[in-house]
Amino acid sequence: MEFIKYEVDGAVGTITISREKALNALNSQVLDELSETLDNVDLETVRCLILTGAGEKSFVAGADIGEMSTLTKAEGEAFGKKGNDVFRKLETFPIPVIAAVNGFALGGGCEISMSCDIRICSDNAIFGQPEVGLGITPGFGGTQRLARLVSPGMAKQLIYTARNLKADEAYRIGLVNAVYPQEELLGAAQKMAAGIAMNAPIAVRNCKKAINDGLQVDMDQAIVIEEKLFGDCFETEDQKAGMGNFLEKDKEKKLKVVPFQNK
Ligand code: DAK
Repeated sequence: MEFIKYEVDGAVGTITISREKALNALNSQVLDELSETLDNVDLETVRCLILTGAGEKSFVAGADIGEMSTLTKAEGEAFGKKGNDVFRKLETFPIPVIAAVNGFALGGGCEISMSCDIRICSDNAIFGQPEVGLGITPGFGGTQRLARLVSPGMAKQLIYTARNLKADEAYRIGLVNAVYPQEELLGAAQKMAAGIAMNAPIAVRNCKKAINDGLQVDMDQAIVIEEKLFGDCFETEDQKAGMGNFLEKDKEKKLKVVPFQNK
């Protein structure tokens, strides 16, 4: 892989988009390599992913403007599909993905962070959807995910004005969960990921699915989705060991990682 670095430490995998010369902009090759990396994550052992960008300046400065500038309508559509497929793969990935946003997250960069479950950022992070200034609409889910994550009014303001947001403002509107000094960001992401990885993996996966799927339907249907995924946890090693440890009052065991079972 030329532009994607993937490292595993225990139960946490870190994917780094590594095209620093172009501020980690997403060209077709980056999208292909990212997709292949996700396909190859060992879901038997890895329980949480971190997505970040190489260097201290940029997470992802958007889709590659150079590559896009010469696209025909058909090629533009194909490029859009490639991006959307990878972003959906991240969004629906069975395990949680934390975006550690370490600088610019513009256009496709903001959009890829919004495809992750959780966003935390460095104090120099800048978020924005500058597409209308480039003569296009946000095309990797920005119009949809920003409106769902913040509010329709705020999303419309940010998208129509193409104004960039600093880290503290992104925090204030709920786009990111926390802001850290640059040098502490990755450590904070790793700590959060390790904490998630300590919990019962089937339950964590089912929580992600319940939240994601439930948000697409009305409350009556959403509750049914939750019931099914709740029921699905029973008779698993996770549930037996998790509750067993509590009932045995074994504090040591309670903190132990319960082995993952594919059932
Ligand atoms: N694409 C390609 N190269 C980029 C880039 C990008 N998005 N952003 C930066 N670079 C490159 C620069 O060209 C420069 O390359 P060299 O000149 O050194 O070869 C290098 O990275 C360093 O950038 P700067 O010299 O500009 O660095 P500065 O610190 O001065 O400025 C900046 C940093 C992030 C403010 C600036 O680079 C900038 O404004 N970049 C563009 C940000 C942007 O507008 N991003 C949104 C792109 S639009 C679609 C689906 C999705 C999309 C499109 C279509 N379909 C459904 C079809 C998504 C669109 C977008 O993401």
